[in-house]
Amino acid sequence: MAIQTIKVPDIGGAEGVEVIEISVKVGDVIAENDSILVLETDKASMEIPASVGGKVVAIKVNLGDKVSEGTALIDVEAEGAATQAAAPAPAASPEPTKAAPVAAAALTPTASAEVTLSVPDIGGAEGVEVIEINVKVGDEVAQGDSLIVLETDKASMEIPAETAGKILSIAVKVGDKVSQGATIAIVASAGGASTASSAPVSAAPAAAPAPAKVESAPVAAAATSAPKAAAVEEVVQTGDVYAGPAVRKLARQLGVDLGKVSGSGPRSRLLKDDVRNYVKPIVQAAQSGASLGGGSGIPVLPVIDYSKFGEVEIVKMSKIKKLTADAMTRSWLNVPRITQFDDADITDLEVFRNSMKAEAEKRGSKLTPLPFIVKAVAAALVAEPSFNVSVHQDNESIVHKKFVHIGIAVDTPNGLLVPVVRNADKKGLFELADEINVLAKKARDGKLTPAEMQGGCFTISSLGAMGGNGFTPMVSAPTEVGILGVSRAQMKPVWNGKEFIPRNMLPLSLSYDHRAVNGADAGRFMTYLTGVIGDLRRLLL
Ligand code: CAO
Repeated sequence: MAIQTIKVPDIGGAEGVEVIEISVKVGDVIAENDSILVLETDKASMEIPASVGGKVVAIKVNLGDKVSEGTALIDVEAEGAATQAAAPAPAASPEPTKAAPVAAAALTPTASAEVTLSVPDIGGAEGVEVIEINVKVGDEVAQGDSLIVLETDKASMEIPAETAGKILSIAVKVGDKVSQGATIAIVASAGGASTASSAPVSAAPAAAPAPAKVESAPVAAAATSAPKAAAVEEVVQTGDVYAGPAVRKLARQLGVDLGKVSGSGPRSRLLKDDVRNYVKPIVQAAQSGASLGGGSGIPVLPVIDYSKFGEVEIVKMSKIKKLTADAMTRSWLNVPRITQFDDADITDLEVFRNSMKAEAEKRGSKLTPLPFIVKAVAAALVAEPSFNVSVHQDNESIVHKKFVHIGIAVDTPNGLLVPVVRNADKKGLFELADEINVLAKKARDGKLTPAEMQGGCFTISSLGAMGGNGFTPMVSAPTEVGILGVSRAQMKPVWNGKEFIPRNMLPLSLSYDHRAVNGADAGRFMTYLTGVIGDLRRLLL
């Protein structure tokens, strides 16, 4: 069996054309006309078909190589006696030729500034299906913007606008079969008739030169043979990737593997937006550090166009909301979180609190259940220090804290802020109540300093005023390992061994970082906490 070398065929005189895909590997058995690789100029991609079938024994080019007519591409152990004397034209059928360059949507000037954009020379192909319309009436298109996509059984072609302007009407619809000269759209062009008449390859259909036969047409590298006019962009299907040259170029510039991108165009064709939408969340996550969970390869979320489902308004997140979103994502991805639930009996606490209300008001304090909870949590952190720690950044050590600073989650118009009450274990109830009120007001007024939000050992997130039976708060990583969610207290029947009695029960949810805290530690912490909240005298022990 003879070894035959398949070379770059006539590609319309183009020189130094880049190899962007190699579709075969050594050992593959290929048939004549199978695509062996894809070349790309800045305006068109071309599949190079095998001129002879057989077994691939050597590949002589690499991705990124620049090739010209006659460059050896692969060696094939050919089955037949065919020679490589005449390489056939590449597979894509409606190729432009030197003699009949593919023009952009050809222009026919009409009255005043209206210009008719029609199907240019598409290599003699007749009745080619319109598979996509990329513009709508009223759109402003720039020269070179894709108007429609046509598809034969072998290739798809984007037809770009030869002139910029506003689309006044569209003459085709998806599924129509068109040939050279068919009107695509009418645009109101600032350049108008003069633009049309000066366009180098624009011609009314009747005046277009007769295209060469497709079978004998060399690969036309529309880019190289067509004068300045924008070329028809061929969309090539290779492997699982179905995309045009502009999309492929964008993907290469961004380092995107198109095989990983889902196409949203007709027949899953890849559009530039698909590439952008693929890249955007990855870049955003990298910038925020949000999905850098140790290179865990978290799949990105798809981008959804909600306007498809109804009217929407897009409002930018405040800076605080964005920071919170990043912090929450970091916590979610890095902290193995467990949440334990329990109810604290605050019947007696409420009796005491109500008895103190008048005195509190007299000294200008607002005594809600929260300062009591802060006091109890501070005592729990001292009694059960397993919660008063941080996981060291070496991931091998634990930082034990000898101070008790407690963060209070505050809901503000701009988002969630967590000011810190320092040395909460050493402060009295009124002092705690006043400090919480001052910090909460500063948070709502946007007057907290960074220092007032740093150094917390543990956070309390109280939704008691809003309602709910329980929730699973997020641990504020990396500085803290625990957070207490406080929900709305309500009267419940509690069994005392003899009978059900009405008690005021406060639902608590304790989330913790299971890297630092064990379930048994959490159980002890919660039992201590509910015990103190249930009977404040325990604080004296
Ligand atoms: N059960 C029943 N009633 C409760 C309660 C509870 N757990 N907690 C508070 N209340 C009552 C208070 O007693 C007060 O009623 P009175 O005026 O009759 O005494 C009323 O609810 C309003 O309280 P408040 O909200 O003004 O004060 P607070 O001390 O409970 O909370 C603050 C202060 C700053 C924590 C709160 O205003 C806030 O911003 N909470 C939101 C926290 C948040 O968004 N957490 C979610 C973070 S995401 O994890």
